[in-house]
Amino acid sequence: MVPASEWTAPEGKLDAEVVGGVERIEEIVVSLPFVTPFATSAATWTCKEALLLKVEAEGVVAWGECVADPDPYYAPETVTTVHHMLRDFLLPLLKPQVTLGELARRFARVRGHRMAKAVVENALLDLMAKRRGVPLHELLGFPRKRIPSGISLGLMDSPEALVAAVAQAVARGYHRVKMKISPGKDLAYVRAVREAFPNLRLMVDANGAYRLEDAPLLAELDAFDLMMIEQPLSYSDIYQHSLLQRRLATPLCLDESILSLEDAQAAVALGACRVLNIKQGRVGGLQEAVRIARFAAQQGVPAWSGGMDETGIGRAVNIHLQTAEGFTVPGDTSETSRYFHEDIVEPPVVLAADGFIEVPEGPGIGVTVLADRLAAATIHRERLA
Ligand code: OSB
Ligand code: MG
Repeated sequence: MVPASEWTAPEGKLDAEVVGGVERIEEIVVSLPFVTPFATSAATWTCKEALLLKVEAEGVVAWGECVADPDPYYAPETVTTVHHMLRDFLLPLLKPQVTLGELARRFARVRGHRMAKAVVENALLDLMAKRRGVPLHELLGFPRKRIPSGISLGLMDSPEALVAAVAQAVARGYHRVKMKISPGKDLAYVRAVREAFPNLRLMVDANGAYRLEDAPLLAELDAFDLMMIEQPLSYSDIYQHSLLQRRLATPLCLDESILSLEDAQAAVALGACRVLNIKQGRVGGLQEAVRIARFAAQQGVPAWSGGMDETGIGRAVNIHLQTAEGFTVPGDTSETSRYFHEDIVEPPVVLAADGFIEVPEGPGIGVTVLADRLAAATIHRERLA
């Protein structure tokens, strides 16, 4: 096997695709209330605010959803910084007849702002797939498969409340349960869940709330047979995670710290994690996400798709992505009703009795944006190109 430090991604097969005929690009910011607030160590969100891109080209309407929050509490980008980058730097690079590969090279001059880049790529890939009349997963080069669903439960007020939420998730058929932890809401909560569900595939996510000095406390989690501990240390750290991993039996998984294939290679080579959370928006788009997943597959590192509580647009993208080679662990894509009373797309994501999700079959992302629901959720609208 090629060592992680020397692995290089093969040429992207979509690089030669021409992005032609784009007539109009509109930014639409929506706000959708959550069924219940989502609490993490980093922030509590009561609604999903998301910037959407609507791209119109020769009779085809394509969509992208940006994963940036309105605040910088999960990641540095916000809805407002994304708006600024799209309007002033990224969309002006989208010249007629540019290829996807050339656009990626132009985007690379802009440092960071990967969530802003990802939403453009997402919308353009939806456009290309719709033009060809194929589902997004087929454009990416992967066959259909059913996607095992996992759930991410927010911080709760008591271990009892958490155990009740886990019981609901188990009854629904989720293949893996993730629970958020934060200092003071960790050992007792994990113990309560593990005692109630001895065989559950269970993991925790700290969203960067601990420090290396907390290693003895985190080592106590080894007693609970967790699949992994996600992002215990700082959102920007890789090295200290490598020191922590040596002191734990439980595998670490990195989320916030992995922004690119290079970061994933560094983390694996340093032993900073034994599992990868891949969020396509966080790493700059679907093509980079596929590269990371392929790297993970070739290194024998389990990987899974994270989520950002997306509306049906981003949720569909995450489902298509999970057909790619390398996604070996159930991810954070849950059914729509767990997030929203009413989404802006149809059909909603629903779990089959066995806890799997079907990949939408239609062209592109395969879901339809409903004009009336979109209008009701819209808080800002602006033509950008
Ligand atoms: O850390 O994975 C995370 C949601 C928003 C921001 C960060 C995270 C999450 C989740 C929920 O854990 C994932 C989902 O259900 O979409
Ligand atoms: Mg996470």
